[in-house]
Order: sequence, then structure tokens, then C-alpha cells
Amino acid sequence: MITRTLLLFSAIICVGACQPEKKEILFPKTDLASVPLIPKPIKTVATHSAFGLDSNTVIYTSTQDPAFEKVGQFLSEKIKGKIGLDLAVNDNNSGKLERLIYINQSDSADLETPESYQLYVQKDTIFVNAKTAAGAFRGIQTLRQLIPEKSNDTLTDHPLWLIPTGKIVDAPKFEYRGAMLDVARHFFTVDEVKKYIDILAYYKYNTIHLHLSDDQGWRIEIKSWPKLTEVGAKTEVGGGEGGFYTQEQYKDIVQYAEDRHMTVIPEIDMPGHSNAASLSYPFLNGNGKSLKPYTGTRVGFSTFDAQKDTVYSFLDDVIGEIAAITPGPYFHAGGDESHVTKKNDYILFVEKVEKLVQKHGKKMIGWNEIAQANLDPSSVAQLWNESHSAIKAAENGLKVILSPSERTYVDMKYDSISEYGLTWAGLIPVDVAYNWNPETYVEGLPRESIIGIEAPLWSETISNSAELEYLAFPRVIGIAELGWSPAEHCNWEEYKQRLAQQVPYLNQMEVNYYPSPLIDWKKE
Ligand code: TNX
Repeated sequence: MITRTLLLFSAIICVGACQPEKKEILFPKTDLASVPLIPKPIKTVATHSAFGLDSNTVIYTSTQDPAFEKVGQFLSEKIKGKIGLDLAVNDNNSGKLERLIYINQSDSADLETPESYQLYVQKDTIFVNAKTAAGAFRGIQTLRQLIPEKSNDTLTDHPLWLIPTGKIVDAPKFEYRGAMLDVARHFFTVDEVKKYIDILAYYKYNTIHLHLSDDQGWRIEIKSWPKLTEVGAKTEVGGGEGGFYTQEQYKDIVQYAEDRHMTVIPEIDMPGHSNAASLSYPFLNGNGKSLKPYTGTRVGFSTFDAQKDTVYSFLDDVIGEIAAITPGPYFHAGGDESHVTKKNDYILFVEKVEKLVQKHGKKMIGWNEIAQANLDPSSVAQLWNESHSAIKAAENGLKVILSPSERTYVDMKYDSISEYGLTWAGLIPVDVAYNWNPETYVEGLPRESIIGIEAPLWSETISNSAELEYLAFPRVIGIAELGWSPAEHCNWEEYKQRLAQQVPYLNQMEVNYYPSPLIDWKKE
């Protein structure tokens, strides 16, 4: 460790002093403050020079925490993918060191949250300072966005990618910034989910919530109850073949998210939205009607039987198996639209499930209807349709996630010509999804109760990556900014220009975004 630190310091000094024979390169004036960063950082100070990223640049990371080295490697891979440069990470033998990117663990009091970071771009050195690897990871997303697609090879004999110099000080507004994907109405493969996660991470999301069960399908292997997937996974909306994740595949998704400092939240929706589970094990069924595979899109007709002990032993196993392979702190128990569950049964059910979730070491999240029950303040209510429920939950000490359907439901159509999407919560053009302030949106909901926001993507009308991307992008990019940036930086007229500049990234990622006519998209 000492060797690397010593080497690093001599390297930093060397960068400044050891190459007197090298010609000073004259860079054009740059402006860090006008790079179209999303989410917009808290503070940016431009110093108008440039760091010339090139093949002689080396990435070093703090040695105190091995997770920092992984952040360095992630940055190296993404730089390679974007501009083709292959930068070494912590390579002490690199004799050709001219410029340095240093990802540094710092305990500075200025880094107030685990995800805070500072980015200093100087002519020969870039510093990313953060308290935790998660903070460093958010910081390198900003750095990725600062790297131009094109090198400036007219000035020197070898290409340099000019990064504007200056200082960025940044931290998230909310600790919870989520996107939900419904893999139950239509199944999405592991690779499709990973692609979505990778793009979300670029915009500093830290949570991916997977809606793993619904009337139309059960999507995760439960070893103690095999029919859930043998029977319950075989259907989806429209009659397709369905599918499910084995526990190994789920763990693979969790790891992929963890590599991006993102948490997976698994959701088993209950007591309603449970036809696929009851079809697999009919003793679960509480609506007294005969069970049939369901491939339509109606909601609210199914329920578990809240009065049977065997239902809770089943749920103990299911929650236990999923909790055991979920490192994140939460388990989402659904709880929405249980229209055929009697009110007393519903309350009993949610309270019992909360205890099971806690027994397995997790905190429960539920859709806003759970506020009817008497819950522990460690549980979280997710607002989707009833402000009064969210306010009630907050009064009872619960934290709240905001997913107001008329703003964040990215499964709604953009406009009347949208190819995919539903309309029950209204049309949601790109500006409507962006133009609201989560801190003040729900009148009477205290700011301290809000842990963050989430963009749900229900999949009744979509069944593959291209369709998913059409609905998610560009709206989830704006919601990323609402979750991260201070309200005073969130201005539609200015934001839409930064959004227009995302085209090179979206094209490189082959994202089938909706080319909304509200945006003057950058031509490539
Ligand atoms: C409402 S939001 C639902 C989902 C549907 C969605 C379609 C919520 C908690 N329940 O079951 O898929 O609308 O937009």
C-alpha cells in the first residue's frame, strides 16, 4: 500500500515537473459549466483549460477500500467502450505515465452523504473524491459524461480527448432513486434487465425494483414451492410463453446491479395480483372462484386467503428464499388493488406479512394502500394514486417513496400517437414527467418523510428491450434529475437542451428512445 501511495505522489509531482522537454499544448478555451450533464450537479466551477485524456493516462485508486479499485476498473471499461482507449488501473509498472485519474477515498467533512463526490479536473490530474465507493461510482458517471465522443487530433500528433477543467461538488437530493420494471405482465430476459440497469446507473439511479409476480405470471424460482414456476411462470399478457429467473439468474442480476452500486428490490405482489400463485397452489386462493391462467390486463380480481395459516407458512418460505439472495434492505410486498379482499382481511394480511418480512431481516415496502394497516415505522409506503394514504403513512412514522402515476408512470403514453402505453393516468409527455417538484408535490406530506422517487414501468403493452426503451426513454432520464439535483437546478427549458445532447450516448447504447417532438434532438 505504501509503495503505491509513494509511487502515486512521485507520479503526481512528476506530471507537473519531470517533462521539461515536452511542448506545452495549447488547448482551446473550455467551459465545464456548459457540458450537458444529467443529473445537473450542485455546484460547478469552470477554469477553462483542459485535461487531455489519451493513451498515456493511468487510473489509480485508493488502496484503503478494494471497492474503489472496482470503480476504477468500471471507469476503464466504460472509457474503452466509449472512445476505444484502454487505460491501466493501478499499474505500478506503467513507465509512460503522463496524466492521471485518481479515485480517492476521502473522509473530508464536505462529503456529507455516502454518495457525495467531488471532481477536480486539472490539466494533468483528475481527482474523484468520495467517502465511499458508491460516491466514487456516482462521481465517475459525471466523468464519463465529461469525456467527448470525438478526440481533438488536429492539435497534436496523437489523439487527445479534451475534458474541461474545473471543480464539481455534488450530492444527491434523495437517498432513494429508483426505477421499477414489471417482469410479470411480460417477461424480460436477464440481458434485457441488465441493459436497463446499465443505463439507469449512468444517470445515477441507485435502485432497481423488480415486480416479480402478478396475475399473469410468477417470475422467480422458489425451491420449496416448485409449481410457482412450473405452472405460474408459463403465462404472460397476450398469451406469450412467459418465463422466470432461476435463483442463480436472479443473483446474477443482483451482482450486476451491485457492481453499479444499485440495490435490487424484489416485489411479490399480494394479497391481490396473485392469480398465478394461486393457480400453482390453489389452497392460496381466497376469492372462492375457480382458477384459470390469466393473460388479460384487468386488475383487482384475485386474492390470497388471509385467514389460513398455511398461506402464511407458504409466504414465510417464499419471503425467506428471496430475502436470502437479496442483499438490499427491502422486500416489496405489493398490497395494491386488492379489490376482492375484505378490508379486515387486508389489514390482517399486511400486518402479518410485515412481520414475516422483518423475520427475514428486511424492511417492508408496500403500495400506498398499506397505510390502512397498523405498521412499523421501519416500513415504507410507495405513493402511486392516493395522496391521503401517503400522508397517513407519514403521520404513522413511515417513510414514503413518491411514484405519482400522473408524473412517473412511464408506462403511460406520451401523446395520442404513442405506439405503446396505457392512458388511465393521462398522457405523460416528456415535459410533464419532468416539470414537478417532488419535495412539494404532495401537499401536507413533510419533506423529512420522503426518501425518494421511483419511476415504475408496467409492462402490459411492452415485451422486449426496444419497447421498454421507447416508454422509459427519455422520461426516466428526467426523473433521474428530479431525484438527484436541487430543485433550483431543475428547469425544463434548460434541461431539454441538455437532454437533446444525450443522443450520442443513447445511440451508442442502441437505446430505442421516443424522439419526442418537444426536444430539438442533436443530429449525429
Ligand atoms: C396500476 S400501480 C397498477 C398495476 C398496473 C398499472 C398500469 C399499481 C400499484 N398497480 O397493476 O400494471 O396500474 O399502469
